[in-house]
Amino acid sequence: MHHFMSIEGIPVQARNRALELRDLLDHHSHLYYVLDRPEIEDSEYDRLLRELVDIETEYPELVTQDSPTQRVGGAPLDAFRKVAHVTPMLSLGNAFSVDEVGGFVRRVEREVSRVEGYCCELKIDGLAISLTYRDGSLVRAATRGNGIEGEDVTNNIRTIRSVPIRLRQIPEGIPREFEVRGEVYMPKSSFAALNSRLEEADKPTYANPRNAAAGAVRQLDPTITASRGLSTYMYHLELPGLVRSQSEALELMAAMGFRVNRNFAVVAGIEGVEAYLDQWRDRRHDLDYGTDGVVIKVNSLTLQAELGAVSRSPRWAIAYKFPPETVETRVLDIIVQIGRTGAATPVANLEPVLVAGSTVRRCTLHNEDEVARKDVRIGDSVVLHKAGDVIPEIVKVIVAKRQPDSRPWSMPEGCPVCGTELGRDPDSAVRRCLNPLCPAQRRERLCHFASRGAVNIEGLGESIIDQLVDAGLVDDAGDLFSLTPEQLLGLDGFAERSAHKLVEAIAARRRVPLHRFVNALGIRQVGEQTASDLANHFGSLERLASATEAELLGIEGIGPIVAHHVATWFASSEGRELLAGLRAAGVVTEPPSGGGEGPLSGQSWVFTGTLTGMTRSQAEERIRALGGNCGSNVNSKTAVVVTGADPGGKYAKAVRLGIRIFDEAAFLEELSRLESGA
Ligand code: 1X8
Repeated sequence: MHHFMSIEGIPVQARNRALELRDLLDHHSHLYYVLDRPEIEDSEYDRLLRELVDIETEYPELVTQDSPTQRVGGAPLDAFRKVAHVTPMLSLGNAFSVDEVGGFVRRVEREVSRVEGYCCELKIDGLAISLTYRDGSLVRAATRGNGIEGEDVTNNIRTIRSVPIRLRQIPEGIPREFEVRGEVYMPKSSFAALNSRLEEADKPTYANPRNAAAGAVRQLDPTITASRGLSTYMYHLELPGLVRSQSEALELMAAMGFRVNRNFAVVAGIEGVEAYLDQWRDRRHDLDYGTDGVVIKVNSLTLQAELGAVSRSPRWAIAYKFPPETVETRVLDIIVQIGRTGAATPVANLEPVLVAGSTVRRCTLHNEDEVARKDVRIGDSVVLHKAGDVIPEIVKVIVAKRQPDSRPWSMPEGCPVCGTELGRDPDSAVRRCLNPLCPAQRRERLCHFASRGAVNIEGLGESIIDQLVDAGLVDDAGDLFSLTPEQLLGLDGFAERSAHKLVEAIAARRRVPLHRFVNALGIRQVGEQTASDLANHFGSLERLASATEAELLGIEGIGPIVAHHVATWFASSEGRELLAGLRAAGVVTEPPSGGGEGPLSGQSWVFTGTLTGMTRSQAEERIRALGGNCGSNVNSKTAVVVTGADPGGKYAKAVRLGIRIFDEAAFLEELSRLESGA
């Protein structure tokens, strides 16, 4: 039989069959993963895929980047490359009530007349991504990051089946290069499956599908991402000129092969928007993906351009957040937890329930007065919700379902761990175990000492601390520094390498920045911010330790209660012993670098509100590295106030005093300018 050979020595038949198979596989993949409407059996799809793999194995020259056999490729990375977004990925303003949506509609219609329609879309609870296509092929996928700069996660996003690697033709022709944006999410079904797999492997589970999706996208090994069952909905086309409205953009993206959520509607006026919200308020729970709200956009792109954006949010769109979901569950038990300062907190163990996207098993009851006020009893059926959609909270007891033999709950007389009497704080509802040697308090203090915001000992988590305390190897923080690899080898889960690694990680923290050290001490009411204020003011541990209560009171931002706790702690025998132990272990504090040399020396910066791209302590560390100080209060000596989301009263004060104000984007720009030495 005669074969026609192409120039590279590949039979024409093989080449043609490969092209045909790719088209077939792309077609069926699109039907299955994008349209949720498969037309062939999985086994038939697998057979076609195997045929293509065989051809490509025989003729490797035929393999192309956009072949369906190449989704899961790419070697594991060490880190993700940073990529700058061509245009910033904005965040949306929020509306927490229908009234606030009304306010948005009125503002829009005051600014631009003739708003023909609003495009309403479900807000997907996942993470935002940006996809760049060149000549019809996916060339880059990036996370949102801080909106200005994200991470290159191309090899991971390629593994998601609903993300087209090659686009479908459209009558207008696929533009040479453009970007689409949307959401990667984990379907509720994949989430449940993943968590039960993790649980079986005795690995930590994810709190909700959004965290699980973010975790999957940030895997350095694409094969792991591929195994997590992620999906996508794309909702934004960064391509002016090709369409006139958001709804046309959605249709065009669907035609190009993207997965687009079909539950959008173009409606007129606030009445239309309200009808859409009413329609989805309950129905959203029946979907296989989490939605935490509705995004309302001015449909016309011309009007969108006229409205523009302020700071980091478009003025033509708003995100309506659904009110928190409530569910019913049962209180199986009420236990008492002892915190690092001895505070005894009643906690309800619950029959596990799914609320607002995650499974809740326990819920704090805060203190005994709160238990009495709600009259929560063991065995009660209760209504549960998530405050701010995050923190589980018992709203009320369903008294009608109460067992006749139930009894009001009361706080035990003694500490459940050491038996010492629980004393009640004057002027507060808190009861405390008054025994500073209580093992529960020791454990919590050690966990706090090692935690990220404090001394930050890598690899020293709660379960290892439990083992160290139980084995009698560690009583307080100073003891950590004399641990040997041999001692660790006797514990669960330690091998030669891991034991050495932990001892090295502890030793690496013998030098600690003063503000971290002060936070790590676990003084009541002293957290990261107060610890920084104290470190900046005193500059050394010795000066702080010898400060009088009056001297402490004179510091901006330190009130009488905190001043009292700080002075009492340094005077107490427990405090003195802890410090002596740490000193004997060779732990030394480094003075705050702020006030040192740098472009910001002599400047005091104040933060208010929540930053999205980094934590506040990361931001403060960068200011200090540039020689600046970080204060907690705005006064006439403040150089700059940086405002994150939901800024507090400090913002108003800064405006009143005429102090320079940076939003997060301006802050990031200033940081990179200063850090590059420009
Ligand atoms: C975020 C989201 C948007 C949409 C859906 N889900 C989200 N999480 C949508 O427009 N359909 S828009 C958006 C943003 O602009 N930050």
